[in-house]
Amino acid sequence: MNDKGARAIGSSLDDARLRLSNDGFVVLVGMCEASFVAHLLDVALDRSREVTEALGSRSIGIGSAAGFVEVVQRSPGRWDIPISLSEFGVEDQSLPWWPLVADTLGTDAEHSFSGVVYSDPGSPAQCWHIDSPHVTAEHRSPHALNIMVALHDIPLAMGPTEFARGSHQLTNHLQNSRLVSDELVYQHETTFPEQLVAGSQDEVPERISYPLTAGTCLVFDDRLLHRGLGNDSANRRSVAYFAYRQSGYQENTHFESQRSIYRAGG
Ligand SMILES: O=C(O)CCC(=O)C(=O)O
Repeated sequence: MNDKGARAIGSSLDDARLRLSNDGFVVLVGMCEASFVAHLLDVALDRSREVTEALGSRSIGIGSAAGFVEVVQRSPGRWDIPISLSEFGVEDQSLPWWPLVADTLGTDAEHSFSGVVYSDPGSPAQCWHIDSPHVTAEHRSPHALNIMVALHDIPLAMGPTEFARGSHQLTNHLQNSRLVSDELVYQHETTFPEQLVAGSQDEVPERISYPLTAGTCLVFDDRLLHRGLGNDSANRRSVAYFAYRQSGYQENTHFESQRSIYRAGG
């Protein structure tokens, strides 16, 4: 599968760029066509089944360091299963969001991670977090972007991703000594939108989430405060993700474990 099932950003690139810069995220409604979404979902379900079977009854803790190369439990009942671009059968430069990625991170932007995150029915909301910390004290354009693709309709009750609008401008621990990098990146109960503006005149960033139709993409700055909401529905909620970084940006807090589910003692 290549870009055949995708719609291009085209003339809305300027608008997407502006929203990304001001709000730290942009919602691209109906960005992927049904056949493309169905393909991503098929691959994601197959891979999830394989990984779950191989994991068997072994217990797995919460967080990147407590997981395996093939699966991380991001919060109770929320599973992150990496799937490479070739396993998905896609090429990054032909994906519909590539123009926005290249515009924001440079045409030499690198694919860093991709996969599926699914949350089980009844799983709770995550703690607020960012995906990687600011790298300079002065505000710069993003060093990394995430794209999340709704693999089916996701009503609010199913727990889409929630954002703190504009918080990418407030999560800079190199500028605000009240903030601790690890507490922002690793889900920590003291991290929430109000904390970012404590002791200042700044407004609390607005919490915002949207019901998503299948194929809608959420594109967000790695430094934006966000969290997956609780899944109060009776069904699994699945989103595919594709992450990109500026050429040369190396840090990896996403997959820290070297243990494999396919190795004895893993
Ligand atoms: O499940 C989601 O909507 C977001 C997941 C997420 O942000 C994470 O696990 O780091």
